[in-house]
Amino acid sequence: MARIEVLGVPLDLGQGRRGVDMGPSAIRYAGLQDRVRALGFEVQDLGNVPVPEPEAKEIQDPKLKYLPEIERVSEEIAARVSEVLKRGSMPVILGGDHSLAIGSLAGVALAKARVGVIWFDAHGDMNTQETTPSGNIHGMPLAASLGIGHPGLTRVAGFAPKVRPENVVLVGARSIDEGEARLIRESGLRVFTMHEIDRQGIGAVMEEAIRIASQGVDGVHLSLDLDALDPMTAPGVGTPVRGGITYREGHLAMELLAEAGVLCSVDVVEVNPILDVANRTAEMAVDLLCSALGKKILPDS
Ligand code: 5AB
Ligand code: MN
Ligand code: MN
Ligand code: MN
Repeated sequence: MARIEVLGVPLDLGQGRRGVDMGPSAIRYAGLQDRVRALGFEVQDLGNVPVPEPEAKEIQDPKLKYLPEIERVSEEIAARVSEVLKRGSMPVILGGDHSLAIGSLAGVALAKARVGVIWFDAHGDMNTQETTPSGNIHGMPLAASLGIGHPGLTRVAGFAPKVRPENVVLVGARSIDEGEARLIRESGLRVFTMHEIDRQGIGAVMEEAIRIASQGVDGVHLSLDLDALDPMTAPGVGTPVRGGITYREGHLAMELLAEAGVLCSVDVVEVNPILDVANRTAEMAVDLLCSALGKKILPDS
């Protein structure tokens, strides 16, 4: 796929800390367009999806904060993302908090018969309104995509589920709530925690992750939460957890994905420039995306 279309989602309603709505801007400022063009892609920026400001809205349900607003934004993202794929381009969705993945995966599932998912994250993102310790919907998008949780989240674009658990892989997990641990086990998705990464190495883990995600599918969606990386490398995130993926592990993972040639769409989420050191986390996001798109240390020609 030679054409990339970029869609910004300045969404911060899915979590409690302001600033993540500036993520799309920070990632663009880090040189996204020029860097991806330099790899030989045609790049079109579609601008941002309109997102309401939290100050202008009220929380109705403390277990599903800003549910109606997030539902509306998700429907809009889904429509935009499926259009991009139907035009034959690869959508790259810039966040914003991870609740946007409910919409982006819905869009991918609208355009493709069967999708695999590689979910890079320190967290499980498998909570529901019953298990959530925070009420923040950015802790629920993977569950929602698997059809678990509130119908407002699971039935975006009018159908559920968006993905089958046998094609879903979580990589980099090290902070999983009690309730979501149960849901992870029940759903049967494959989890490679930091323990497996430490033991087997990121190379072996990714080979297996790619095999699982790509079996019988029309494309693999990468949902890249920057908090999967160690906070030393990616400090600008709202929910940092120590003991994460290193700079090189992150790149090797992306390079192996590029080599596999299965990627159809990418989310880059949870970059919060207010919490960042200079613009390091957005720059890391762009670096990782370039590797996922085929950038090599030593190019072939
Ligand atoms: B992120 C927590 N599990 O549900 C919750 O950054 C954190 O999209 C969720 O991975 C983190 O509130 C969501 C405690
Ligand atoms: Mn905002
Ligand atoms: Mn996440
Ligand atoms: Mn996370």
